[in-house]
Amino acid sequence: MKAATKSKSKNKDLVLGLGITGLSVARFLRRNDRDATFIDSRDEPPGINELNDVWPDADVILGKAKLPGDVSRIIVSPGIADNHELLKAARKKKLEVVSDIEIFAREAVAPFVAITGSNGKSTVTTLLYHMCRADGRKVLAGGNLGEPALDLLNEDTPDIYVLELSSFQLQRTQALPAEVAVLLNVSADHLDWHTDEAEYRRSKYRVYREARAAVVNRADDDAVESSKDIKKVISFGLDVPAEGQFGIRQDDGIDYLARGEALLIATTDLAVVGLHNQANALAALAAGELLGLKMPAMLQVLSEFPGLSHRMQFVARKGAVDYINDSKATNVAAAVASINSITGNLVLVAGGDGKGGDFTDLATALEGKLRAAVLIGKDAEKIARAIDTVLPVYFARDMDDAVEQAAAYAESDDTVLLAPACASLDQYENYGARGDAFCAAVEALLR
Ligand code: UMA
Ligand code: ADP
Repeated sequence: MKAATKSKSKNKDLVLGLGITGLSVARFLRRNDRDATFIDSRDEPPGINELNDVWPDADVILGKAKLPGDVSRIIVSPGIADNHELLKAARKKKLEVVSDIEIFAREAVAPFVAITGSNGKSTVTTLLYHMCRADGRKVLAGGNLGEPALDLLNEDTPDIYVLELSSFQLQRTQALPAEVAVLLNVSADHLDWHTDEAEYRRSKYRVYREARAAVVNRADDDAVESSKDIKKVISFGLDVPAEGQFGIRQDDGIDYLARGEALLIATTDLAVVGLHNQANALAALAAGELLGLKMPAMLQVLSEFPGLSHRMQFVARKGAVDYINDSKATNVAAAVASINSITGNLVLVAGGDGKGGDFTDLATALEGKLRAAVLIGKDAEKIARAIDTVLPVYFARDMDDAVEQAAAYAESDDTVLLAPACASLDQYENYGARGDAFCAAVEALLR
């Protein structure tokens, strides 16, 4: 790597962050013959070696850095919060600060669907991707899930892109002309990144601003209000749907996903479990309709899609106890959804980094159904203070200890559920590693 130089270049970008996003930005800028400086506060950012292959002799500054004088635009990775010193300095100088998603939206020549929400984004993104394929469309999916957005531009142009977007990405996106914008739900999250909950919420509703069509959760008044000027809107919800809406209808004691009066598929024929996944399936159907996908193709996908790993993933049954891995429940609302989708008593394994959130709602969801909770990670004591009025709470050293203790507290026909209500980053590389640790600990019990 060569040290950052002071050579003046009119259109030079500053790329802030050398993780997955930073690398995809590097590949994009290289393809487009742009000049750039890369900065990351970490001494060994994850993308540093690959950058060497993508961009030999790139200008790189690691650790503490000042704003270079020769850049005209800053492309910021989503993990970097707005109070970062370089961003403050950039705003003072009125430099353009954008996300990779802003650049994607400017460059993409095929239409794209933008999917956001506090929970269910990955599930709905994946469902819609499979629905598009089942309908015979050429489709690419990515963004906050899987392939970073700018890498998608390096593949053959599809009929449609399906993008999962986080609040971080949305906050720094000025114009997002999505063919269809989907907002699944909004509950408090990421309060360690956003200035406050209001800012987090605004970043989510922002997905509708330039959209051509919208999928709206009709239980969310703010979503209905934010999408009111969009010409084509289809709503979804878990109540009985009016004509043109998606919802749940009962017939002969059986619940069905329904469009208006038409019964589409019995909820027991969905391959995924839980009310929250019924909501996700309805949202995906609404988005599919706005894209003109055929209903039979979409319903076939719903009957087959088993859900993603680490989301309500059945691990094993041992001694009449089910073990379920919902490591992706990284906030309170997600954990509450998974708790509500379990019938019978449960032993909850939770904890990690609570991202500044409040755990009160967890206590309400657990009332009457919890045998015990075993807590791990940074915010274990904070969670204990919120829920120990409802149930016995125990602390564990690590995941192995937590699973061993949970197995001891569980009784016949109980479920041991990993639904942490927290991010994993205080203990693991990511939620996947945490879920794998849970599965390994359960496997060890079986031996
Ligand atoms: N970081 C530093 N110094 C820097 C740059 C980053 O300390 O100079 C830290 C950040 O504070 C953060 C970590 O490095 O803790 C990663 O940040 P990043 O912006 O480099 O992340 P990427 O590797 O580019 O991954 C990001 C998303 N991560 C985040 O938004 C934190 C990935 O989503 C996404 O898949 C990827 O871009 C491609 O789009 C992950 C995620 O956790 C799955 N997302 C959050 C969520 O789903 O809740 C929003
Ligand atoms: P995201 O990508 O938004 O994190 P996922 O589809 O990966 O969403 O699901 C993450 C977790 O959120 C799941 O494991 C489940 O606990 C919860 N969840 C999923 N869909 C919903 C929903 N519609 N409402 C509330 N919680 C949900």
